[in-house]
Amino acid sequence: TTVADLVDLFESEATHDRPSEETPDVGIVMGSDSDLDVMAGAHEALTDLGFEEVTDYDDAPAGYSFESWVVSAHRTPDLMYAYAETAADRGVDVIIAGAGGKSADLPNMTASLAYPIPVVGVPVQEKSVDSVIGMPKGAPITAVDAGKSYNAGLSAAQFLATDDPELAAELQALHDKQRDGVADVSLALHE
Ligand code: RP5
Repeated sequence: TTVADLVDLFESEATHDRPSEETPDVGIVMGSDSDLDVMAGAHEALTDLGFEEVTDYDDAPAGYSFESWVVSAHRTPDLMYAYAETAADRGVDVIIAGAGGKSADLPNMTASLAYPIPVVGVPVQEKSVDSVIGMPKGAPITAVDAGKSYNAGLSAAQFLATDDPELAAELQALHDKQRDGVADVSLALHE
């Protein structure tokens, strides 16, 4: 596969008129496959909320779903443009973008290119924080702390839940489970 093949895939997918339940609701992009371990938290959060991964646009799951791609701002800028600029037409409602290093430009560039789709940025390392969040006035990004991609998954779902009470209830249930987990741990100290 070449980058041009992937650009074609995103561009041709943007021309399909698929019903919204058959398109990925959340798009996850990361700058390198070396970011996969850190970005796994975003997959985990979305999976905890019942989202399924889209691996084939022609065979998307019926409920909430996400897709995941490696897109490098510096090694494949054309792919970054194609991904972000077609996101809305491909039915993506929120993007989670993670990158590491000091020039972690994928999240901030994706936020500019995909605007007004909200982008949740994940600095893969501490040194990436300023690059991810340092956006000028008029070019917003939402971001989580370094490495906290699980929170990025939750934030993405929060955007979707603003007009979906069922998803809001899933988020609340997960929150309650986490709260009860603290009580369990606390009690266990006394056993
Ligand atoms: C960034 O550079 C990527 O997001 C990654 O975190 C970092 C290093 O990438 P590799 O050299 O491991 O591919 O753009």
